[in-house]
Amino acid sequence: MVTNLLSHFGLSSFGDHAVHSPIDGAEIGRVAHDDAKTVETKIANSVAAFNAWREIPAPKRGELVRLFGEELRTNKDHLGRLVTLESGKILQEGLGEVQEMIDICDFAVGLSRQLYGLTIASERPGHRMMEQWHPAGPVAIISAFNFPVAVWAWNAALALVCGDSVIWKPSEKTPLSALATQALFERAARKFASAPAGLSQVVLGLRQAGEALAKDHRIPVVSATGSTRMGRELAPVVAARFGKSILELGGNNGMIVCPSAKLDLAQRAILFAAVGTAGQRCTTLRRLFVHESIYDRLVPALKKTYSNLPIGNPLEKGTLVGPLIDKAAFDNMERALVAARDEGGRVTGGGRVLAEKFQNAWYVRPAIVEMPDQTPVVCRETFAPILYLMRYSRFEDALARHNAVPQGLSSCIFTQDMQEAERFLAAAGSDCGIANVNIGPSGAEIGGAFGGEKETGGGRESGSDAWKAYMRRQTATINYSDALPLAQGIEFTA
Ligand code: UN1
Repeated sequence: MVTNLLSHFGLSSFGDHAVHSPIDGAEIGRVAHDDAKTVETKIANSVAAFNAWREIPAPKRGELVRLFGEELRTNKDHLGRLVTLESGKILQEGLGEVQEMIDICDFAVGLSRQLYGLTIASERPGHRMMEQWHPAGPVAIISAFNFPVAVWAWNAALALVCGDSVIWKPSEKTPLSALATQALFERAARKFASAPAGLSQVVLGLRQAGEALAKDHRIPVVSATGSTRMGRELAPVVAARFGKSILELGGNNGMIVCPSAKLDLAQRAILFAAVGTAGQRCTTLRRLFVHESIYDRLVPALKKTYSNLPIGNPLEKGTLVGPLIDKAAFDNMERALVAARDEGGRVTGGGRVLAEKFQNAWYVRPAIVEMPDQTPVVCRETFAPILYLMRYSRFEDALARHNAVPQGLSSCIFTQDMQEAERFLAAAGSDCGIANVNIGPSGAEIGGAFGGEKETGGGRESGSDAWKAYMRRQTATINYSDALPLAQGIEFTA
């Protein structure tokens, strides 16, 4: 199947670096990493591509993104499968990820006719003031293994209609999905007469490749998705040269389940958000605050569902939980469970499963951990399916604990009580970039701005006006009078 998939995208397998599928640990391809010289060439190509691309009218640029969206539609099944093979998420989610790419392309095509500026009232007679948006330059996109293609697309589709070129450094764990996506982009570009060479490029490698992009002053915008640790190292490098970064880092997403909540809906939302993608989404549900009056109804039901979860090969129909990405992820999960026990937690589930069948892969039983309090382990993001449960009696306390973690990506409340819902969304409510009512924290639509506060990094990608981060703002004032009045009424005549 792998060989067929790779040849479908015209990819050959060569190079020194083996790529393994988390499904069974088998080698599924080989890639060549870039070195300092090839990275330099790619950056220079990106600058040249940008210089040409910025002159193409935005709605025409949108046409290229439309063609790319068509390629994604035609190849959704193949790319979705490759994503599953390389990242281990279940096929439904692999396909869903490609759908996100298609959706953001559609969004970007519409946007290509709506990069609106402003007309501003000037204080001087015979003057006109305006604000306009110009392409920023080459944009570096550093993406993570868990969304190996969609997060790139959120950035790239916008950057391309904004008139920027893009350089993509995917996770070293998922280079094949990136190369396949790049191949589809190149097919679209061939159908579009004015796409310069080097408009979209892929740089493969380990952390040095990302660092080279972060350091380079020719790249005004660096968009990076990954751990808080990675962001903490990358952001100062970009800032030191006054580049802009768009950061989408760790999440530690919570849900408050109130007494009036529709428990069947809450339960379904919890399940998808906590065990979907084997707990490896930045939006995964990690903290659950349950009102004491419903705790003994909700929690046993949840444990029952957890005990029957279909864990297994993510390509097989019916599987809901695939493998963790690698052994390091498994070790992290084990370590967190040990810490949780030490801190007073009661663990249900957890531990490796299917070890006989998949000796070189890391399948786990998702864990529920009943915690006495929000202890240090609960405040950390462990990229694995661990759901920490906490009881609450007063809404204020639940909200305060909800906000008392360093991360601020996504959040939600299940309630039928309007006051609780509105308080959760109000200024003193959830402090996250995403706040939902009667919807889980994950699986956001592309139409909204995606990202979060605090250690999540503050960046916004995807919908709403996130496009502005990929352009430079210019305030322009035009004098069409015969005089030269100064602003602030200043007289300055010699
Ligand atoms: C991520 O895990 O980095 O909201 C992105 C979601 C998806 C994107 C997740 N649309 O869960």
